[in-house]
Amino acid sequence: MKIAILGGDGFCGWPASLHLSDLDHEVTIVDNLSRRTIDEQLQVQSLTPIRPLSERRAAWEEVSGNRIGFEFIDIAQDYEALLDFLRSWQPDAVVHFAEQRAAPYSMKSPRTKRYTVDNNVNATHHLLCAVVESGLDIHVVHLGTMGVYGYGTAGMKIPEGYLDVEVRAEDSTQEQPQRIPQQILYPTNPGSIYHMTKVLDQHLFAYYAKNDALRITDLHQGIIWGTHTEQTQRDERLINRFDYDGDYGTVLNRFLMQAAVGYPLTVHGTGGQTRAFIHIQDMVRCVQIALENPPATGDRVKIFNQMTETHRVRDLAEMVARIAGATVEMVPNPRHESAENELHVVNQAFLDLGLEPTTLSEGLLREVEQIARRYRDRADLDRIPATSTWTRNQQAGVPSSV
Ligand code: NAD
Ligand code: USQ
Repeated sequence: MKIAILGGDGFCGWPASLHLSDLDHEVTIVDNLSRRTIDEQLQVQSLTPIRPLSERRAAWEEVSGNRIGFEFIDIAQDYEALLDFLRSWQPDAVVHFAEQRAAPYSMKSPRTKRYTVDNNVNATHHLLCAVVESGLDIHVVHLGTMGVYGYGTAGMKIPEGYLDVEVRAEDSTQEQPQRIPQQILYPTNPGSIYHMTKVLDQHLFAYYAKNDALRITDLHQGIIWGTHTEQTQRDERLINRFDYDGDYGTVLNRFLMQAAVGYPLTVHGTGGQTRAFIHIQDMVRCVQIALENPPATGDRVKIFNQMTETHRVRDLAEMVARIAGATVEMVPNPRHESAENELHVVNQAFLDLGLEPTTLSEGLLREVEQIARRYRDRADLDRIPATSTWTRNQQAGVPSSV
């Protein structure tokens, strides 16, 4: 297949590009390198020494013999460039990773709220509009989030996108009110401006699938952990990014890094939040499976829950502390979120299509040794606290012992 990877320089997009190129698909990355610019603005850097994209691509060609193309396009700002690219390169599929993906960054200031909405909603809408205008039959695969559902499930398992409901038609002409079965998009409950943009994306997808018969797959992904995939380990110049700072670092990778540098693990609040997780190696495999199993023309949006395990944050902290010998500290929660939640998720679609999950118990120690300890000298400990707050004037999450 010819596959365009929008956001292919990012944490998920880069290993996905390598994985698909390794399978001999023809891959072109489309990116505006905004993630690297945000690092400069925040004055932080990836724990791992990521190379410029040109060097990454040259290293991959040297190592694999396969070439990955690159187009510098801001897909939220430059619609014409995106359309020209689709028309001239004519991809069979587009994988859309190109959004501002950090919840804390999205809540940092009025500017970052507006940037996140403008960037993400326009990026997605421009892509859908350009696919229609191109006249090409392109399968769109989007990286969405488990966070569209919210995390309170009242004991039920979260289905893959659609909820079975029964509507009571009180005013029907029948004597007994009729019960009409329906499937609706699972009601959304986003917890940040970032997550809210993914809710808006969902409605754009539903509309374009219905109105223009676009073939769309939306992957409701949990929190990624890990750094390496089979391909990124082949040469240090191919290394993936590893965010640990208070805005972009996600919880488990932060804990792994904090353990490696001897910083108390920053559990927000009671640590009672339960979240869904997936290893980065499984993420690239899921993207491959989604590309190989597109919806048919005229189908509704195909939604997969892309996660393999759920864990409570304080349990994760205890697990990492036990493996790596770290201390755990409860810090004031900078976010507005439930103190405790249960989370049960259906993820049968990927398992049925052959996904064999990497479990935390197998991979955690390897990750601490190969990444967190190896690059700990590059860490700036001042950038660990999560200082973006959901409500004004709240104390940010700095451990009292630091
Ligand atoms: P990332 O920030 O590392 O990568 C995003 C890439 O998109 C960057 O290279 C950035 O430069 C590019 N980009 C952003 N806006 C763009 C624009 N307007 N035009 C062109 N390029 C643009 O993020 P990531 O962790 O790789 O996440 C990728 C996707 O997966 C996101 O949509 C995110 O919501 C989703 N996701 C990520 C996680 C996770 O744990 N990292 C979990 C669930 C879902
Ligand atoms: N948390 C801590 N301590 C920390 C960091 C986080 O206790 O040092 C807690 C947070 O309060 C939250 C949970 O851990 O309850 C998860 O936080 P996170 O930053 O790991 O994840 P989140 O903000 O939800 O965002 C990440 C990605 C996002 C993706 C989402 C998937 O950045 O792109 O959409 O995971 S999901 O969580 O399933 O919605």
